[in-house]
Amino acid sequence: MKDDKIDRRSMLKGTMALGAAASMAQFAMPALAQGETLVPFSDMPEDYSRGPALPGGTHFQDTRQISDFYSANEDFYVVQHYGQPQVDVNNFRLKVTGLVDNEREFSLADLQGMSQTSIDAGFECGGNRGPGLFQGLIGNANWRGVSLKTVLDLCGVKPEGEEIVFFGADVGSELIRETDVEQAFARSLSVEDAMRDENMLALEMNGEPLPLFHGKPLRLLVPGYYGVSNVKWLSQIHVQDRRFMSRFMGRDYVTLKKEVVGGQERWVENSVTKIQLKSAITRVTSMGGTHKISGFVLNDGTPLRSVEVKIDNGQWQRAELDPRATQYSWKLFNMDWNASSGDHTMVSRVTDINGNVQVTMDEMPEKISRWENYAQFPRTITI
Ligand SMILES: Nc1nc2c(c(=O)[nH]1)N[C@H]1C(S)=C(S)[C@@H](COP(=O)(O)O)O[C@H]1N2
Ligand SMILES: [Mo]
Repeated sequence: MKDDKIDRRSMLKGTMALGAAASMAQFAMPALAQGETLVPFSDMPEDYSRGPALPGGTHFQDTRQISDFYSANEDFYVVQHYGQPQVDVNNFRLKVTGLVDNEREFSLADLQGMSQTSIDAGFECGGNRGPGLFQGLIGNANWRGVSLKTVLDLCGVKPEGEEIVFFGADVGSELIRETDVEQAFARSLSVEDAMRDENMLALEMNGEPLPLFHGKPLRLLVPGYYGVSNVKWLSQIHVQDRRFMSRFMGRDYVTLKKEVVGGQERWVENSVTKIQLKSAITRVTSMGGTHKISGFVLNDGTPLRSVEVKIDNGQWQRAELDPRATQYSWKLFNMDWNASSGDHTMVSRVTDINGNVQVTMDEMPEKISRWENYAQFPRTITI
């Protein structure tokens, strides 16, 4: 990850200008080539639409509309658990506190004046799923900002610092043991995880200042992690000598599944962190008698070996990966299909370079909780 300076930036802006025009039209109708039509899935209501993002609300993408590598900022999904805070951008300060050599405050101008980096990163909500949501809590964007490590090194994390806490400006009321407690949205990382080169304090999304719903003016970006890690409206970074606990690190976004622990079967709870290996089919189009199946892959950044599609009881067939994919972006895929008329079932699976294969629903570990739904997601369609 390098400072990409003017060239790539102006290039990106050019693409975004075109992309913005295309995505306006796409809002009503997906970007299709001339003569190409969208084929409805029989498992999904044809008029499926959850509307645009509203202050404090959740916005789901209609994943049939995904045709661009970058999600337009207004299409990118939105989750805001404590509503929409209004941050005064002019008086904004990012505070860095706790076990550091120098506690510091950074204004937006301070951060903008530092060396900028950019990265493509796609992510999904840890609660994203096929049934009902059709994988709509998902998006992919180019992010630009300051390396988190640079800011931490400027402040100097003390050797006794173990955990770094990221607080948002949004506050909610939590009922804990019959008491209402006001808490800010917060997540944490170990010092080691926080120091990864790719972590960013993002100021821009797809060449624009961060939009209101996506954390204006500053958010944490932890590429390869589920969306919940990417703290929006970031206002404070605090270094402490012990594990941080909060709703979003300890009570919520916690997967409960059965695992064998040293030979003993146990129910294990873990906080949602790295994105599990996952693919899904989101779109089928038809043009001049041939069909095209498309979808996405997300994972923690481990390189992939293959994405395959199976139709009905046929063989697994290799799909083609979008060459624009980068380590932490989503990876879109396509496969041409010679469809016969009738009812069909289709499913995708991804395999990474280490030979890990995306599991079927039946192969998923026994799991209680709605988080981390990475099983293969079969779709049905009538041609
Ligand atoms: N401050 C703050 N950050 C937050 C959240 C939030 O409610 N408040 N939601 C988290 C969750 S659960 C997700 S999935 C992502 C969604 O990011 P997006 O709305 O930009 O897509 O933001 C994360 N960061
Ligand atoms: Mo989420």
